[in-house]
Amino acid sequence: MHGARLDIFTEGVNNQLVVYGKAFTRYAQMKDGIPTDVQLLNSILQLFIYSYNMNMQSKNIIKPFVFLLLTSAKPLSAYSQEAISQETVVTAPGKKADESLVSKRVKSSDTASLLSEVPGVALATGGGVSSLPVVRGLADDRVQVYVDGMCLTSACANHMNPPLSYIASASVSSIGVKAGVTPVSSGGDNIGGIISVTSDQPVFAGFGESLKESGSVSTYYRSNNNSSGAAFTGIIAGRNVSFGVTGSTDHANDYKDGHGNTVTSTYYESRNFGATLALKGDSSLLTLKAGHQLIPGQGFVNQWMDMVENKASFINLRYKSDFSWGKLDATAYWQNTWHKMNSGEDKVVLVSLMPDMPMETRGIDLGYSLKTELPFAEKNILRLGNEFHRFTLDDKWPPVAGTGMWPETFLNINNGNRDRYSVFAEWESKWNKEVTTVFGVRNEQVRMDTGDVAGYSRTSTTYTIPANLFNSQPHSRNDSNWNITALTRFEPSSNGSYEVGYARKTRSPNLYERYAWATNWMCSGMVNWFGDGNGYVGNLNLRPEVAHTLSISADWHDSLRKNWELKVTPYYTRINDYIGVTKVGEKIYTSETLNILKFANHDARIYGLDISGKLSLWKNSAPGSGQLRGNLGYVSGKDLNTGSTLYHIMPLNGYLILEQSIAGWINAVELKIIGGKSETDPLRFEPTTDAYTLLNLRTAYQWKNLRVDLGVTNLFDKYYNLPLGGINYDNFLHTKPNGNIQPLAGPGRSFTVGVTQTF
Ligand SMILES: [Cu+2]
Repeated sequence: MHGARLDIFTEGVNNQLVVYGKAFTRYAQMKDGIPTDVQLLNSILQLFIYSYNMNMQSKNIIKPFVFLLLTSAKPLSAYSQEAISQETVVTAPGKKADESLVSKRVKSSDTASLLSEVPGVALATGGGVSSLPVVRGLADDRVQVYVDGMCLTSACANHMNPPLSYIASASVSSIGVKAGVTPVSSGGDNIGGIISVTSDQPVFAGFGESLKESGSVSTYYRSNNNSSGAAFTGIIAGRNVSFGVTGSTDHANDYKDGHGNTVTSTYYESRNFGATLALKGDSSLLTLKAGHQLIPGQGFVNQWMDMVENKASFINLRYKSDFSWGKLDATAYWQNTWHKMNSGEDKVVLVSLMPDMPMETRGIDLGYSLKTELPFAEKNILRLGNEFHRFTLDDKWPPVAGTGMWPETFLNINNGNRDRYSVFAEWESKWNKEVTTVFGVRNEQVRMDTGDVAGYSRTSTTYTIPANLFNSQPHSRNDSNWNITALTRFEPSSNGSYEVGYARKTRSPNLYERYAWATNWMCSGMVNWFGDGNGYVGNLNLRPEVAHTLSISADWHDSLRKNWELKVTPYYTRINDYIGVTKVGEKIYTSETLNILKFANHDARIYGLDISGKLSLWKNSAPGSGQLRGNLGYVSGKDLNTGSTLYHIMPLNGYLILEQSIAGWINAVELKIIGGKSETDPLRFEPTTDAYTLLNLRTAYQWKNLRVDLGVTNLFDKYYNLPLGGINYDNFLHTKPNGNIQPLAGPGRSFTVGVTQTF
């Protein structure tokens, strides 16, 4: 299954994890065939230093990339050709979509929801296709997300367009999470974990085939919110050239909770188009992907504002190759987002409270990554990498005649930029049959800056006092962030393995955490990606947050991992300079108060336990085969300065799935059990929520290339509040606002149907 694998060595969650596992097998087999070319190693090291210096001095990001491509064009050995076919660099022709991904897509259009059964992963509610992943208590920007190797950034003061919202769930071919102690080669600038998503990979004609044509069409419907959508893929390919197109459209009305009440501002509409051109050499692959997304509207029930337009375009060029000296993986990408928010269709009716308040944001991500794997001295691999990522952001709010938001444009973030220059080295060594170690060091230079700001009025002291204070201080910030990972894996037998890991990981503040400057209620209330209704103010003096994580993992299973599996992972994280909040003001309504909170460095600790397992119940008998899967997650987080619980900590939760496969049918009963949330963050007035259990049923039938999915989610139409849903802001605004703030209710019962035809 694609999904829940946190183990860095053994599990095939995403390509990179597969690479780890297979690399060892290969080196073990090729004891005498590994070239240890010291000169080449040396020249590559120099290249990294050269390209790093180039970036730091002239910000020229293209030259070293081209240089490496040209210098690395060396003849291939038979050994590397064999290696590349093993490592799914070129996807097997005609590969059918992963079963568990298809059944999840029928339930939700939110790409992040594909991770819903992964132990330790929870989702904080955003829009219908924009929820925010939380990994072991660390959310949003604390988790690094790569979409086809692209490092994308939320370009919005509400994080309405998080990285996973840019890839339609229908286009996902694999998604994986590495939580906690992650190898430095897999990414930096996070303290929570790394999520990697890959879209459909290019397919080529096989032996004896001159031309390959394939594709798929799919559609679905969900009754609760009348949500429907369709997706298609089409590929035409020769032996060495492949061209593919993909498109999808998703639409939903507001959903109804278990009491049958409409939960407003939960509608969405999203359209995605993409094209892929790929060229395959004997052991190399060049892939050019480009795409465009349009979201004409997406409601945010736990925010003041809604997304009223989001347009994004991207270009992504990737080159992977095997050489006699090792492997190269190079990516260069660009994404441009135009984002508008305002009161959406459900909030406009509350016109006296929610006047027209347009906000326009332009965000551009630009970057490259160069990674090599160099085998040496038999069972060792050295990984070297150099990455660059630049995010630029303009967040401006046009004036509205006849209101207080007049006469000038409000400059929230003016020409903000955040550049990261990273280098890493990682050494993986297999000492003997039982023991493997990984040791890695990564440095990231983070440079941030922004221009001067101004409010709607250049004379009103509401704006001039905080703006002048902000403008009088230097805005440029340089962080030098060190990440270190040390891991040991011990596999005494084919029935179990144990892993101990330590990581020091660092994340620099995002642009809003440092540069959001407005201190009045209305403007600070627009800066909020927490869905809690409070206002947030940036802090120029913020330091990067540094997490020290220790985790131990035990994995017991039968020798083929077919009959049973049990994995237990306790973890502990101490975060120095955790970016928490201090109260700097408040807004008093009739019966409720909301806070104005300023970001501040605190200390925090998180500990928890993830358990997952599976058990084969019956096999190859009259009722086919049956399997029980489950997981359990516990996490506790505390702000050591305030002594209170961290915000958005998931209560005790678990999944139980009983699945039967028989003659083309897959039938399942799913039980989702969520404990009550009693410990909440008092500074943010986080609501408590009750425990609940949801029952889902689903069945799928595969007949040749046609697959039909039928299901029902929340069978008993249970009413429940989402522990990480924040507040129902729409309802509060509707009370004008004299009422009470309530938590957000989740969706009631929904019947689902999906049809997929591949050809
Ligand atoms: Cu927004």
